[in-house]
Amino acid sequence: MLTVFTEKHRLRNVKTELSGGELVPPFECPVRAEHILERAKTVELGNIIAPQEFGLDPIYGIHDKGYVDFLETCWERWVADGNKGDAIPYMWPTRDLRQVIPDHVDGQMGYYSIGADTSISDGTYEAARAAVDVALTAQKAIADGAASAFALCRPPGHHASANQYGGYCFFNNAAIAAQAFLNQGAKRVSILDVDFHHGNGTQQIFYGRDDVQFLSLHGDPMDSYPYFLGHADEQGQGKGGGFTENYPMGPGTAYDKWGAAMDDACRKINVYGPDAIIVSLGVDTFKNDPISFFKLESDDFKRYGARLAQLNRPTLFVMEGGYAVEEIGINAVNVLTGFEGR
Ligand code: SP5
Ligand code: ZN
Repeated sequence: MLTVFTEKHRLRNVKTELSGGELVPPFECPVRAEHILERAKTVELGNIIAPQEFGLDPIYGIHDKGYVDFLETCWERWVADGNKGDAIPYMWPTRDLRQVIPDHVDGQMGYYSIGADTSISDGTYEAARAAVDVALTAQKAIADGAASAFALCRPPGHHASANQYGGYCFFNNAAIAAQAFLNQGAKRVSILDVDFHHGNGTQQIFYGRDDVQFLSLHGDPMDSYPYFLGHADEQGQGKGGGFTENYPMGPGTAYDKWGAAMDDACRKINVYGPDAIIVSLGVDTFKNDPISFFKLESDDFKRYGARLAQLNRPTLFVMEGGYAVEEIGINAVNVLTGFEGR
């Protein structure tokens, strides 16, 4: 399987994450991508190529221009305002406030974010742009005839909605790739999100649409991030009704239950009959993940990779989360080698 990767991911290198009431080194760190790349080489997954540049148009197909402009200028405005540390929001337009976009960068950070877990610094925007190019280059390989491809994206994307960042995500790489398939003639695309966390951004982007089916297996939002989306009764709206499927599962969920949800999701994908499948591949379902509560073993990643291959459709893997960095390479690449039947 082809892997698309760029060293530009290293430009995303913030010092801080607000966690447990402290500023800690971020869980989403550069070594994650390096370990995945090394494992892909070790198992001889296939060619590794750098991305082409696709520019901003595919991003504007999913994200608001005001949001993109904000991400491009946030860090320089934050520094110009006299701040020394990473850019972290602290005020949001929540229920009892108005949704008016302020002029000040502090206010705009609140308007354009979902939480305070995702610091911004120099290079974040450029790395996020490069991650989109990684996804689109892998998508193009499939459009050109490859049966599958691996977009080793960093930063990840599935928490980013049309106009909000958070959960370590800025541009929704998987959603942008899905739109590319549609623009090139696909009638239907399924996005299967297996990251531990609910893919709130992807769900929001396609919630009212019938040309993208979104299915997510994740920690129950009653107990886990992102807390405010991902319940089982969220099934789409308008003509998107019935094209969103959520499988929230509780603490301690292991492969017996998780694999059954995966089987059910695969059945629904087959009923939908997509021209392409995008797997939002987070491996934070692993038993040793530091911020998650599922109990998948390393071999389980191989098992569900093989299950995905049975769908027998063009499949784009887009890297999302996974924070047990020592095992992240084995777990992510196990999905891909499992898919290849080895
Ligand atoms: C792409 C992805 O997997 N994003 C996940 C974002 C989760 N961010 C919140 C993590 C909270 C960690 N700190 C909790 C400390 C509780 N004591
Ligand atoms: Zn996650």
